Amino acid sequence: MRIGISCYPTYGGSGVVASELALAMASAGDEVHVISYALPPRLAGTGDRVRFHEVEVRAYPLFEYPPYSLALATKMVEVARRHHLDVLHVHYAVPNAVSAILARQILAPQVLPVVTTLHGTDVTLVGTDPSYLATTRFGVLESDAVTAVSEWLRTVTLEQLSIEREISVIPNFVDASRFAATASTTVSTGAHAAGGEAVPVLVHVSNFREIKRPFDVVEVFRQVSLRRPCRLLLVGDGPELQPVEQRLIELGLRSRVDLVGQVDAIEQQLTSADVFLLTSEQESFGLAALEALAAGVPVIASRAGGLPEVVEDGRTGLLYEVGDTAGMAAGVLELLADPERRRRLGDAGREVAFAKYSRERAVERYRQVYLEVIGARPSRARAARPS
Ligand code: GMT
Repeated sequence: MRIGISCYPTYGGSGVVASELALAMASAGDEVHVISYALPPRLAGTGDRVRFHEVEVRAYPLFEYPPYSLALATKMVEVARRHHLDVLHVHYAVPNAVSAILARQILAPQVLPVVTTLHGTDVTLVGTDPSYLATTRFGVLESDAVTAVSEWLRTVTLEQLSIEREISVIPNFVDASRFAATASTTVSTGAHAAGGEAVPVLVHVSNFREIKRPFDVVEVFRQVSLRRPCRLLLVGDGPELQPVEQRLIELGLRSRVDLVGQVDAIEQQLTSADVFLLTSEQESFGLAALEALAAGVPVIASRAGGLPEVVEDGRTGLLYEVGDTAGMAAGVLELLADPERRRRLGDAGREVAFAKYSRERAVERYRQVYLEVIGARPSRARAARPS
């Protein structure tokens, strides 16, 4: 197949999922074209297995807000025409789905089925904002197929957009080979504090936005630190990171925290971790939590959105109500005091991650969706191709 994939190139789960899918499809022999305003980080250094097409957004004195959606639609048209795409798969509905529908219309009579994958805030936060509601609903309704990353997101989408349509749930996935090296280190030896003493390490990975409640991470760490020495590893970057750092300084905890910023190889950061913390207000799936499970690290998380579908309470991690930092701190202390339990949870997490959330399974499901939409709209693009 000739597949177009459009996504955000920022360090976020949707860009990671889109990139991993692109790489997997390309490895299977499909021709994959990624369309975005910058190269997604997961595609950096992967050679030319996947072809990248940059959307250039032209500035003009009249444009206080250059129209990215139009530049994106134009690039989609150009790539679909030049490379005879069979299907266009967009990740994150706003504005990608609407740009894709516009491209599909412009391309007629060339046929270009559009598959939209919903990731979370494209529906729950941005998509339902009055500024974007009508266009998001249109994009979701008009797509030839729609997928959501969790059952929770599927239900919420139908409710919040007040629509009825088929939405397939295809959960996010992990590439097991990336986590193979971490497989033998279920119970970490922690970090080495000055003086050589190993202390447990708590890890949080996010894009440091309010919705992740990163101050809860700080509070959990503060409470745990009162009971036993430990370190905190903060991975990622975003608007709340600087205020979080300020809070750590005020609490006198800054020297026990490593801020590593955005990284490509998340699995390497997880090798020294004893517990993974995800305190989000809302999380449609929680790819970061799945990656922690794949690395054999038990997850302490909020019982928010789709997280209970990913983290099995008591089996692969422990779940608490949003904002229950005392409960989460108690959970962390329990696990730190019981390496055997930590090992059991870690092993179960890896097992679930590789069995239920394997890349192969997800890729097969997406391929099936592509074939269905292509079959439903017989491709006139092939007929139009020069011989
Ligand atoms: O909404 C965001 O935070 C951005 C988005 C993204 O682009 O990473 O994250 C969402 O998609 C991820 C990949 O499917 C999910 O793992 C995240 O749970 C989801 N974020 C939220 O729902 C807050």
